[in-house]
Amino acid sequence: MSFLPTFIQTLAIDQADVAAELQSGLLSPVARLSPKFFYDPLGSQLFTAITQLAEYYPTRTEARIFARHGMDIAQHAPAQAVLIDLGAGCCTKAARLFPTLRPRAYVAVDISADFLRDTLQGLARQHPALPMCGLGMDFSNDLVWPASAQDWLQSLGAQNQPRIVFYPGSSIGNFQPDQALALLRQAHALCRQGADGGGLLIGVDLVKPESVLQAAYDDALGVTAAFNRNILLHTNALLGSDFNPRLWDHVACFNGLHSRIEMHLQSRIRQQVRWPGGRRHFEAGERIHTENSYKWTLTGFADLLRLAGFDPLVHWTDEADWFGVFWARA
Ligand code: AVI
Repeated sequence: MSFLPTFIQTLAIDQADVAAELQSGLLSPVARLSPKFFYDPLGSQLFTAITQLAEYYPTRTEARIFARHGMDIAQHAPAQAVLIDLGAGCCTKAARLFPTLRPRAYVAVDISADFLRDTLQGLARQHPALPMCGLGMDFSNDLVWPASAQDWLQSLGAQNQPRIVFYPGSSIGNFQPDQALALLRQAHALCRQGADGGGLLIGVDLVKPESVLQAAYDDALGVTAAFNRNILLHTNALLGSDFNPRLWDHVACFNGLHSRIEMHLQSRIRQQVRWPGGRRHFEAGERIHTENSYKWTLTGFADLLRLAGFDPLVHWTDEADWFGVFWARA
């Protein structure tokens, strides 16, 4: 039997809400822009380029862990599960696991629904026997399982299969610890809605020498700098602001107190940025905070998973303990 992919869109983007969110960040005492605004089409391509840089170790280190320990991971994660891929993007990471995890159905969740649609159409041709569903939603504030997704599982007779939530790439590191905990709790609840045996398969970036982190977030070619500055062009498109990216420097620094890399944009000159209904003055050297990327210890992250309700836990790392992959049973 071969299946055509299904699409569910829960995302209603309200332009006024987006503009209000951007404006409120820019008018904060320390100006900020949410990292979710990195990912317009150019930003997504720049991020793909980052993952190929010599300095950016997380993507290839995680891929090596999955390649080396895939069979062992499959001993813990149940076969015939519903595989729920959070922030699926081009779905490559999950697709590499299909042969070992042997899922009953695949649900790819991403904010960028159009991109997902194209990807799943291609993927479905390669895996015609695997039912696939694309779910266009922003789960960063709230991970709720839509009734329409449940109906789709029911139509397959898969509503009572165990569920594996897959969240690779250390995207969890872009959340503050309290927000990360809230998201993990929701992932736990989502797994518990399926049969026993389900859980979370998650990749997390670990604490390591500062020089390695510094290079990973400030590469020699300036790709990360372009990725960071591009948020200003995306903001111009969404808010109608007049940011000139040439007037902003990329800054990446490690904050040891919070165990996170921070990315900022620093104004080169004294300047005024305007948009319809608002403006902000920036002094030379004043910054806009654009991203946090938390680096966890294995024990710190295990504690967080347990606090979210997951137990028992198993993990795999690379030789240098730079990156961790956890199987956390719900
Ligand atoms: C998507 N996320 C896990 C990346 C990270 O490493 O925090 C985003 C990124 N920012 C700069 N380089 C990559």
